[in-house]
Amino acid sequence: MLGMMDRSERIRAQAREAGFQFVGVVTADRAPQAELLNVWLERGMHGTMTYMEDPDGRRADPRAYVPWARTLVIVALSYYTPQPLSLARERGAISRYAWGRDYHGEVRARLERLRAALEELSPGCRTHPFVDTSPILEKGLAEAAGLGWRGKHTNLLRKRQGSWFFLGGLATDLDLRPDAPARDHCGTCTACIDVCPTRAIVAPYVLDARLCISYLTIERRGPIPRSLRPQIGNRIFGCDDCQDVCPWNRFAQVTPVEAFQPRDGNLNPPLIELVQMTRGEWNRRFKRTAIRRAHYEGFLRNVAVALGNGGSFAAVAPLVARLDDASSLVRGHAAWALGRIRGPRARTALVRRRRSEEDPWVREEIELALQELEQQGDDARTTVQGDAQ
Ligand code: B12
Ligand code: SF4
Ligand code: SF4
Repeated sequence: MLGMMDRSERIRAQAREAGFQFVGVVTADRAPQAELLNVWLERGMHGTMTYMEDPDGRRADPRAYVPWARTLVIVALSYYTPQPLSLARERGAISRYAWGRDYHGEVRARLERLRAALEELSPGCRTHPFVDTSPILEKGLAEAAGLGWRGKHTNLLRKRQGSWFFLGGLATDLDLRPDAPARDHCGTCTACIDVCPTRAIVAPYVLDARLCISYLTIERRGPIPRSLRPQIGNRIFGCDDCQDVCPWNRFAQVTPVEAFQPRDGNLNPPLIELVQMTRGEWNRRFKRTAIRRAHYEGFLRNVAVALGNGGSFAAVAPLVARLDDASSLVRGHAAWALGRIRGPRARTALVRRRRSEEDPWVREEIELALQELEQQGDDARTTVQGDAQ
């Protein structure tokens, strides 16, 4: 019979053998700071992510989700690869975590390996794997399990290793030795708060998801609020700014996971190529990547916003074609983008579409885009006259 100490150590070693870089154990009590989840929800900071609502307390307390759980083995899988993101306006920026294969399957496959090892070690034990989609406050529990601390940007990070890793875990009915919680090493740094393009980190350690570009480009299904579109720049799927500036990420080690190497075309794809993709092409190109979470229409919405921010005339023709898209979401954002790009061709197309458009929200977008064009026209005339004087 293995003692608790031996078994805990063996499980830690097996987690590493299964391919995880970091591992920790926490008792399956109420998640730390779980009450703040309710404050966050009451303030509406989850936006349209209704799946975050917690009517039966399952997020706040892992035992309400897995009643027989006694301990949680929390693991981290690194996804850092060193390629830089392009700032070129004609190219889209996709978040680092989505460059390679979808992480859910990668974490899950390794959890299954760990699960099998655990069942061999303790025959008859019960285990339940989770990664991302389960009602588990993964960051809070990972912090309690000593894996790292939640930084002011709210992601979990480690001293001299950074934050480029995914979290997941196994709920077990085993009594394992828990780890000591990690300590906070943010100190007086505020780099992540200062860099955020939309001021989404409303206070240290508090993220208003409604303002976060990651939420706006991945989780939000409807239109992106107009006031936030300019700040999105060329980001078409997620955002890494708050982690890119974090001093601890300078020490990040490249992941050994081959599946997380950037796929061709995921790093800095040309926006004009993307806006012209058919649904079939999109499905094929982004098969088994996290990008699918945005859905085809949501992705085109993001690309249209990035093209509007880029301001290139070369984008006018493909955006004009999207004015006739079957999706009102895509038509509305294409109209916005055309309003941002100057030129008579954009104006003519918007006027034409205004005649047949039946969706009230798209009509409003077209009206505003035309007003924008009028304004730009006035500005241009003023400048020319001013120059002549
Ligand atoms: C919903 C969600 C999002 C939302 C909300 C993010 C958030 N910070 O809550 C959105 C869509 C914005 C998002 C974005 C991203 N996500 Co996300 N996301 C999740 C998910 C599914 C739930 C997170 C959650 O519970 N949020 C609820 C809030 C309340 O939790 P919290 O941050 O721990 O909040 C605490 C603090 O705010 C604190 N607090 C302290 N003081 C105060 C004061 C007040 C007044 C309040 C209200 C709260 C508060 O208490 C809260 C409760 O514990 C997890 C997976 C999971 N099941 O856990 C992945 C997860 C957190 N995401 C992940 C990733 C990778 C990302 C992105 C980096 C992706 C990208 N590149 O675009 C960004 C990062 C953005 C950021 N700065 O956080 C990883 C993080 C890995 C890591 N190293 O930490 C996770 C763990 C997925 C995984 N399995 O790997 N995500
Ligand atoms: S992911 Fe981007 S938008 Fe969201 S908090 Fe970080 S810097 Fe701000
Ligand atoms: S950038 Fe600074 S404040 Fe933000 S998480 Fe990193 S160390 Fe903490």
